[in-house]
Amino acid sequence: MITKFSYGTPVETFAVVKDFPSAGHEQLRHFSRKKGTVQYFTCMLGEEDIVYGLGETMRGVNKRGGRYISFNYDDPHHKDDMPSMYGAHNFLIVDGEEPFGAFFDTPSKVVFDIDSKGSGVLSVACETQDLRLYIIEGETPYGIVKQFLGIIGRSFLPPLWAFGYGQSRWGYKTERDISRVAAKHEEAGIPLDYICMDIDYMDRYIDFTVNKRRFPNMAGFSAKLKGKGLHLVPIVDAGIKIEPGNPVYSEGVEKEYFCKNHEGTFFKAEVWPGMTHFPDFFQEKVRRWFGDQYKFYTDSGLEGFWNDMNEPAIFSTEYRAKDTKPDVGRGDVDQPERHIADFKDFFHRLDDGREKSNYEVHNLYGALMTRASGEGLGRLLDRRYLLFSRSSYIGAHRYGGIWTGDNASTWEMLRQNVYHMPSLNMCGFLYSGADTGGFGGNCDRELLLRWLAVSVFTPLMRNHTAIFTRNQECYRFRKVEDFRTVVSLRYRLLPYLYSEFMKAALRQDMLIRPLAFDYPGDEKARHIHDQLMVGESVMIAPVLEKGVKGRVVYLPEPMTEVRWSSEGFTCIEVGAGERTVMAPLHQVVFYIRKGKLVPVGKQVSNTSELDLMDVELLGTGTEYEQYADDGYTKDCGLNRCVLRRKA
Ligand code: MIG
Repeated sequence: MITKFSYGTPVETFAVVKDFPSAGHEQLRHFSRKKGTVQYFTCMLGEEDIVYGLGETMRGVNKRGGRYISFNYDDPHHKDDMPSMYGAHNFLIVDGEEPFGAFFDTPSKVVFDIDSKGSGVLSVACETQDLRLYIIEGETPYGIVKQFLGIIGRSFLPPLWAFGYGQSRWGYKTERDISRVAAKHEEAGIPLDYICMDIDYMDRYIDFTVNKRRFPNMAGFSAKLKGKGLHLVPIVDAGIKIEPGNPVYSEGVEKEYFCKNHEGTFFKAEVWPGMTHFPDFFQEKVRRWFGDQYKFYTDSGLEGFWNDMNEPAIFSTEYRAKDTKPDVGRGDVDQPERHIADFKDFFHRLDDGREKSNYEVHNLYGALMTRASGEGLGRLLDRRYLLFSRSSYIGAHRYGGIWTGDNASTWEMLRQNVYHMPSLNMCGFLYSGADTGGFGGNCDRELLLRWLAVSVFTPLMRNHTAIFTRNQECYRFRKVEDFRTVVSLRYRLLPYLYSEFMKAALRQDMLIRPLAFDYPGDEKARHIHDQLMVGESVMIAPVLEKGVKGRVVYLPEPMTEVRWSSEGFTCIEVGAGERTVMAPLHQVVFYIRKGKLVPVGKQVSNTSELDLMDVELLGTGTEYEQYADDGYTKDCGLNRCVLRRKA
């Protein structure tokens, strides 16, 4: 049961696609509400209650005991207690005696205090009088999530190649750099589907340009790589460089498509290209115009993109020098005024005629950029596109995926990657993943192998790292055959992973879940958050600690233990309960549920060679419902593309 409450005059967020009548305020019984400068909602948690949700937030799968601030922000120093990340996913589920979900639908700042003081109080402070609140009642947390996914619309469907392995590094500059990455993977026998181009492919970091010296013929280069089954994925930043002669700039100024400041002139913010203007994505016509700009890339045969800096990230403004760079989002301190001033200083014209400062509607900016590019690519291409964004809000999941930004090469960030996945799935972001190997800092061999073994199971599997960090392409490390083994598992599992992703997306369900969602009533499963369910058949229990050769795994029921190594798959049947499992670095262990099957394909060097139908079946089940298609058709549906396989 879903009940909607409306307060004030809410800003259209496009998160919920279903229409609901608003209930009377007196009907709100899960929270008590106080109205002041903020709308303040509180409730008491039971001693044993778990709180799920909140998408891209730090800490664990159980959000209890922390404070989280929805205020999209670029802080490249990830810590496990930082309150704000790049996305705002204001949906939580209280798993108590009477479980319920709550979605606080507002693009303004929201502070969630989930019993951080240990007094049992859950409080939500919304910094606006205008919001919608959806309360969802159901029997179980999983049932509540499914109801929620049902009202926010179907997740973005990427093409098959987007499920391949991707290599990226901030610092690849030229066609030669990229060709070398491709050649080295080929030489090492490591499958690869795409290579990302970070900001250095552009002419002085200007969107919708290519540095002609570095890439003399982008269309030719892209075609050459496609011939080998490889895709190029360029980055696109939010700000448009102020430069007469830049046609996107000139047109944007002439048509007044950029955000203005309090003086009524275009707001200027320094980002990578120097001083830029920000497109006002809140206007339909601006979104259309911005989306159309991707033609510059699609004309060169490019079909995949990552959108960055769209919180938006700002280095300095006309009024704030760079050296006063704000330090926000740390500990219990909220964003200092100096930085907030940037967001209060530029304005959006909403399609309902209102004008709002960015500060008031902040959390929608990146999501609307994703929508603009997703809709643009939808018009430009006759096949599915790849798109993932850094900043997001629920609703953006219908147009693209997300990656979790500038993590670091640490074991804690690997664990955060594992915790993020189910929480993101609860908020609709099925196509997501972290920078495999870590963005900041130096990755070592052990961490990369363990991280790859996790990323094998996340829809976005991309190795990415920052400039000036140690090289972390697989081929840089000793005994490259171990990396080949781990990455190859991804490709062997693609018939399953692709099938499960598409089924989950088309049915508006989760792909990656906490154990508790599949084993309700199992008290132990409820408290295990470093093991995950992936699709209907698989459970993973990855090694997330340095220097260990195995771990303790909890099995809620008897399962097939699958050990993958360079020799292939070995399966043994194991009983329910706790089990210590050895998993050396060059092997990956995962589990198949009792009575379930996993189709595995042939070894390939990228998805262009993959036959989703040519599979063998692992596991003890008798039947598997497999989704398969050509990997790019827009016209896909369960009724057309699902077939039943018998063991
Ligand atoms: O200020 O484009 O999160 O993935 O490599 C840093 C350079 C800008 C941040 C992204 C990261 C990317 C980097 N960008």
